[in-house]
Amino acid sequence: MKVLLTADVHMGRRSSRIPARFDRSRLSCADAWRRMVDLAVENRVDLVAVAGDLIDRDNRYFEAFGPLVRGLARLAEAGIETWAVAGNHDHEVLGAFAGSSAAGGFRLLGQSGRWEQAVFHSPTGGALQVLGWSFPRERFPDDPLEGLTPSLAPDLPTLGLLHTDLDQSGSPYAASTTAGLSSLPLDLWLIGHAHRPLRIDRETGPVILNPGSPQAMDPGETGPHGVWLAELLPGLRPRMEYAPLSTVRYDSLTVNLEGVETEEALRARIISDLRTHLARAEADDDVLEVLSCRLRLTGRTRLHRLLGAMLAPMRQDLELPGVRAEALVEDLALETRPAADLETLAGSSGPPATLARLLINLEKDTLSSDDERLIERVRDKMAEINGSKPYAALPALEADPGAARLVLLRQGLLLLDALLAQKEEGA
Ligand SMILES: [Mn+2]
Repeated sequence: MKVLLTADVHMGRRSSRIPARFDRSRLSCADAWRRMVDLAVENRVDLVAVAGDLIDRDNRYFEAFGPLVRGLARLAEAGIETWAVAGNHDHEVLGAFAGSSAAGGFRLLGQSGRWEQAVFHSPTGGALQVLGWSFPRERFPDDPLEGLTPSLAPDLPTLGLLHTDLDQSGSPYAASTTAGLSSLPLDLWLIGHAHRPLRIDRETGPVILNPGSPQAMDPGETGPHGVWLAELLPGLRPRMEYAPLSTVRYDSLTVNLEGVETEEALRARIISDLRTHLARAEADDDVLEVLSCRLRLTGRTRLHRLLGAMLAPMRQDLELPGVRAEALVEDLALETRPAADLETLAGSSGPPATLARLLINLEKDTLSSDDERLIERVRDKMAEINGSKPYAALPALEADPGAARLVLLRQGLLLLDALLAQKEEGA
């Protein structure tokens, strides 16, 4: 029994923050669904299983409808059925769709938030027990596993389908727990909701798989994205295989600028790191077209204070063609340090020394009561900015002590750099 496992397809959406020159249709989640259907047919799976949020939202239904119906028809032609549960995004629309004549080969399990159990029989003779629960409305603040005591046939492999905010107690999105899922005698739980892939495969208990969104949709959805092909046989642990499917991969990449002293060296270091990362990503993913990177620049460099100005005009050049895919820089975070040695500075006297001591404390998180008061004042200022009218249109700052410490550290490093530059000029 071969099953293609997916969740959070979010048809109607597409990968965001990709430059306009890329083909929009290749970035859409509907196109990922089309590729998924191809994959299911090529691999002759018996069933496609979907753990919720197949469609992005009710108002995206018209955009999603055509590709959904075409995909289901292709699957049905190949003798493949699609069984799904609804998530918080498609709780309404999927129920309506399942009851329509367009839904050939499509089955929605566990409607109205009631667990449903059914046996899937493949045309090739295998059987699979499937247990599923669908969102009854957008929010469901309880654990959907509560009170679930399924009576399962012990001689059939069993697959569970659930859209759930796993291990997030207090979440309004049907939070269940790893412990709860593990305690039930299933072979495999296919879950959805978090778009980040997760696989828990211990020696005993069910395998828990969140395949993640098949098409990565925003820079927060880092790493490879795709679907899984599973083979489920009675009495055996599921055999699972990952298949990449996303044309876009978002990544966060740290570039160490230690020892970089010139603009040329800066450009060379970034390009070399990007190129290495792109080559690796292409090697394990043959679907990839765009590698969108958030760069974190770290390390101690004499360029520290100049980086902002140097990088602004450089950004367009940081688009690299690979063999099939292209790497680009979506965002840059400057976390470098000035070349000065804090410990040596801290031992001397004067404003740079005082500042250096503060920075050491901030970095090591060994704060004096003075330092703590200073962080408190920064935090108050940040809260003040959040509450002030001129900044109302901007996203709010995270005004907690941790964020305030980071702001103080970054600004302190810049200030130290400026103080030292003044000293050099004065000397
Ligand atoms: Mn969801």
